[in-house]
Amino acid sequence: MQFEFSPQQLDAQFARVRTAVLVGHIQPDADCLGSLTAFAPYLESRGCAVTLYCATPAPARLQFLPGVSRLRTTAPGPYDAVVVLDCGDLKHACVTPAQLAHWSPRLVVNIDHHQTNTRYGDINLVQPTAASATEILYHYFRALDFLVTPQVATSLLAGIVGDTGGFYHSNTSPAVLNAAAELVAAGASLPALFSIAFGDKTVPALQRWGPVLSRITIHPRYQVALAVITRADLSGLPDEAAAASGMANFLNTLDGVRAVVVLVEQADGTIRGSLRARDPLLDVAKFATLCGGGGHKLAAGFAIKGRLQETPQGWKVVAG
Ligand SMILES: [Mn+2]
Repeated sequence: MQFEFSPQQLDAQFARVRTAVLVGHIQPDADCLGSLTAFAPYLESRGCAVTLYCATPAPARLQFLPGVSRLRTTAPGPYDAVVVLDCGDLKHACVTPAQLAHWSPRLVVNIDHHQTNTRYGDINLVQPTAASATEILYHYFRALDFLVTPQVATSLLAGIVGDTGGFYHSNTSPAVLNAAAELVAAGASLPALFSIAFGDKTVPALQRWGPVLSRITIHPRYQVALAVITRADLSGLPDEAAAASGMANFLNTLDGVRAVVVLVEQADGTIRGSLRARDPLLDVAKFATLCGGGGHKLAAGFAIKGRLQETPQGWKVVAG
């Protein structure tokens, strides 16, 4: 893996940092949490006090990952360094210019693998070819001979399992599989991590899938499937966000189409769109960027204001 900024140069910068906040994105997933919990012990080994921060808490089903209990939803600051992990831009991290000014860091480091990354850091360790942010950290730690403990190996592998959908998505490169093998050798348990990719279903949530599945439409010209998940489809479930992402992930495995669009109505008056393509000629990140989001060529997402309404012409996004 080639870095724009050498691991040794970045390591030398961190040697002068005494306090740091590690920032992940809202609704943190396994790659986000794996990145934060793997990077914290590395910075601590350099004599730095570390705070782990996301604007929203970790979901219950990812609490088993090592170190996730350290995650906070407030970070008072100030900090010498802000290290943002697995975020294509600061909006995805929910870090406003005012928040950044309040933290008053000497150094902003951006470690990420999103194709649409805006290079917002003073130092940008951005690798769009990496399957996960933790794959970047794996190569970074290797370059520095940083000793990967079984806990750190588990965090790194969790991000790989999460962002490859359990080695199912097209980003599962030979390099990813080699990294995964090394992490298993370093003490991570692969079977214990498969729940990240496949263990997100509950009986009450599955029982709500019927109406959602019956409404799937396929655009006859473009061979793009559209699925919509409304507030009514999710109401009353204990963890609506987990139910929605479980449904969206399942719908994104649809066969016989070039791409899948899943629109999920959120409690906050927005609609989250999740885009997956099977056809390597497509680039769904471009479409997501047009809607104010971002992501990767074959997997991207966005959020827009509004709600879903059924019309005789099909589902429409209307002003909330
Ligand atoms: Mn990621």
